[in-house]
Amino acid sequence: MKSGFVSIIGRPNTGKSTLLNSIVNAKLAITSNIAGTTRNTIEGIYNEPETQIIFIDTPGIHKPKNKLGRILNRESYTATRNIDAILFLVDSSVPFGAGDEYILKTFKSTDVPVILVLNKIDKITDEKLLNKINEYKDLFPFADIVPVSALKDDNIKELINVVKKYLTDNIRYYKSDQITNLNPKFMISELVREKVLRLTKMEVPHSVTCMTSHYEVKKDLVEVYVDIIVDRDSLKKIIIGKGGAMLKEIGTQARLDIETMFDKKVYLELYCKTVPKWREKEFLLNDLGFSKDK
Ligand SMILES: Nc1nc2c(ncn2[C@@H]2O[C@H](COP(=O)(O)OP(=O)(O)OP(=O)(O)O)[C@@H](O)[C@H]2O)c(=O)[nH]1
Ligand SMILES: [Mg+2]
Repeated sequence: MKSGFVSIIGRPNTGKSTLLNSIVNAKLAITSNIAGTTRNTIEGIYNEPETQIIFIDTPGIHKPKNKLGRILNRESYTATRNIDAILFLVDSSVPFGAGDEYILKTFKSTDVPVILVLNKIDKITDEKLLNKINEYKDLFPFADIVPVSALKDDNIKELINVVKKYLTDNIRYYKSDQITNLNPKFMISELVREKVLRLTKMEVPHSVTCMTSHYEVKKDLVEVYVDIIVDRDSLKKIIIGKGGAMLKEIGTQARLDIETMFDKKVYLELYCKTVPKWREKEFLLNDLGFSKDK
C-alpha cells in the first residue's frame, strides 16, 4: 500500500480544479473561466487497490485585494506543508509571468518535491510545448515535468504514475470508495455559485457567495434551499434578471448538477439577498468555511 497527500498549486485560471475533477473522474470542484473561482481547499481522493492519493485543489495564488483574498492565499500556502509533493500547475498557452515567479520563489523554502504540470497542451503545438519545457527547466529544480490537458483528460494516467514515485505513506486514509472530504451542503452551494459565475459572466465576479440553508433527502426527492448572497442591490438585480429569468436559469442548471450528485430528483429553491461588505465580514467567512484571518 502506498499513499500520500499532493497539493495542486498555481495562478488563478490555470485549470487546477479541472485537473482535480479529471483525476477523480467526478465533478468535485467548480470551474469557470473567471480567475479566482475556487475559494476553499478541496480534497479529491484517487483510489487504486494498492494506492491512495489525496489531491488538494487550492485557490489560485494572486495579489490579495481584501480579507477574502488574503485568506485564500493562506489556504493555498498551508496546503504546501506536510505533503508528499506539489503539483505546480501552469497554463502552457500563456507566457511565464510575474505571478508564476512569485509562486516559484515561495517553493525555494520548501523541501517538498515540486512537479511542474504544463496544462492546456491542447491549445499549443508540440514545438511550443518543447520550448516551454526548456524555458521552465532552467527556472527551478523541478522533480519532474509532465504536460497534460486536464480538459481533454490527456496524459492524466502518466501524471498519476509520476506522482506515485513520491508517495511516502502506507496508510489508507479514507475508505476506498470515498472520493472527497466535502460535505453535501458545501457541494450544493458551490454548484449554485458555479452557475451564477458562468451565467452572469463578468458582471458578478467575486461579489457573490452561496450558502445552503437547508437540505433534506426524502424518499424519492431531495429538497434544497440555497441563499445567494451579494454585497450590492445592483448585483441582486442582475442575478434575479428580467422577470426572474436569470434566477430561474441558475436554478434549472444547478438543479441538474445536484440531481447528478444525489442521483435523485431535486426540488431547489433559491433566495437572493444583499449583505453589504460580506467579504470583509469575518463571521460570515467563518460560516462559509473559510479559516480565521490571523
Ligand atoms: N483548453 C483547455 N482549457 C482548460 C484546460 N484546463 C482547464 N481549462 C479551462 O480553464 C478555465 C479555468 O479552469 P479552472 O479549473 O476553473 O481553473 P483554476 O486553476 O481552478 O482557477 P481558480 O480556481 O480561479 O484558481 C476553465 O474555463 C477551464 O475549462 C485544458 O487542459 N485545456
Ligand atoms: Mg479552481
